[in-house]
Amino acid sequence: MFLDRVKIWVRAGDGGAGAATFRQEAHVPRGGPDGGDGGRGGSVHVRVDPGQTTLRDFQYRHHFKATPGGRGTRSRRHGKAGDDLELVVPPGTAIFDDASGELLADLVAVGQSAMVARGGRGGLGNTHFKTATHQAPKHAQKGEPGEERWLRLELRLIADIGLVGLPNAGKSTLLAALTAAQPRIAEYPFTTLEPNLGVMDLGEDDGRRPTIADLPGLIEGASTGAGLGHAFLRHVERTRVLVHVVDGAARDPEWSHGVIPDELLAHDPGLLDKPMLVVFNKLDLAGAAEAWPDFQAARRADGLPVVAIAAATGQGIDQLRTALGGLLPEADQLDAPLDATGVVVHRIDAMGDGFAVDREDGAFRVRGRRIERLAAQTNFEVEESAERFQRELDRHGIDAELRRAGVAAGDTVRIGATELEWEAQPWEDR
Ligand SMILES: Nc1nc2c(ncn2[C@@H]2O[C@H](COP(=O)(O)OP(=O)(O)OP(=O)(O)O)[C@@H](O)[C@H]2O)c(=O)[nH]1
Ligand SMILES: [Mg+2]
Repeated sequence: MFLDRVKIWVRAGDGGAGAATFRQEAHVPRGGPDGGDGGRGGSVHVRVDPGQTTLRDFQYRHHFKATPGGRGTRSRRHGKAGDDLELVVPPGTAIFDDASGELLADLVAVGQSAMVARGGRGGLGNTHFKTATHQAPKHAQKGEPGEERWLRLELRLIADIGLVGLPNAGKSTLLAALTAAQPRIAEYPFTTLEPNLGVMDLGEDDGRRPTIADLPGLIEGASTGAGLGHAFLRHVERTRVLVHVVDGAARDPEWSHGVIPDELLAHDPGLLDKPMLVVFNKLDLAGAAEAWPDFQAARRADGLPVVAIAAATGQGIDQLRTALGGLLPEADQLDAPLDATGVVVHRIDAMGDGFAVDREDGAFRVRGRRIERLAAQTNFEVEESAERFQRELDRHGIDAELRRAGVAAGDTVRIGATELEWEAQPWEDR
């Protein structure tokens, strides 16, 4: 199956926890803090691999996780970093955040890659928290959680030439005549159910190796969902040149010719700005040979280039090759990606250091990237760590904001995945 849209879940590795250990030496009963830092969690990356043509790798597997960072240990030994995870996709894959619909990256060229989930930072060991007045901190940070999200991957094939036309016009036969590809060909419509790709040889003296995509046949109404072609119309968006294949032996080739431009226009008017070559096929059949003079005259009147061929016998294929060579850009441009928007990676960091307090079914919810991260990195079972966190709430004015919102002793306060019970502050008792 040709898979060009998938939803996957990615999760980066959590950072490892920092250690809260103390030096142990024979003659020193309790030495200074020596807890190492936790290792960074592995991140998830998506990279373009030219060997891929579909998103088939994601058909059955939808969950991908990078490994967590190791814990820090005594003697200032740092935890090992988690391994990154790399997913490979074909050129032309756009990556969206599924929840927000935001485009995270558009990977068009070989070698491009994007980070889609960042590994959590490792927690700091207690050595970092030693101060002149606090020589034996028991506080160490937990690792930062790795990012996780649902992604939608969408493939738009990148080919230099796109073959479009009604079902049974001979598109697949033409692909086979122009390239080494061996697509399925049959005397009934809708033979091609998924795009076929081939690489064209323009002759020894020509260094260009344009790619051709043979697409499933389009029918009237394709742009609004009729037939199969609809799902594939977007694959035409990233071709440089369109070849419109018309069955010359059809009952009314002139009518057939009119259908496709209407569908392309309805899908995306920009498609008609691409250079288009009309190919009148099946010239070996008597009906086609008869219809050709009128068809040719009509295209001349439209100002559209047209070539007559018989894809099945090879007649006219050389002229077609030459005509295509003339429509394609020079080699250096052909190698450059079409609309090389490159990687657009938008980091989602809506609030940064800011925060907001909301009511949430009887409890209080504090939102803010920085404070949520801090909460995730705090081990509330260690009193010293919990106190530190309380001081951070105070320092950033979150404490005051919660009180303005009406928080009282015993209330639940949620910060990220952390749930805290609000305790009366010493000064409240006064
Ligand atoms: N006589 C003759 N028959 C041809 C020629 N080109 C294609 N055909 C026949 O036309 C039929 C359809 O050819 P395909 O290449 O499968 O057509 P298609 O446009 O790919 O069709 P779909 O995939 O269904 O959209 C097959 O029976 C081919 O053998 C030609 O030049 N001459
Ligand atoms: Mg076909």
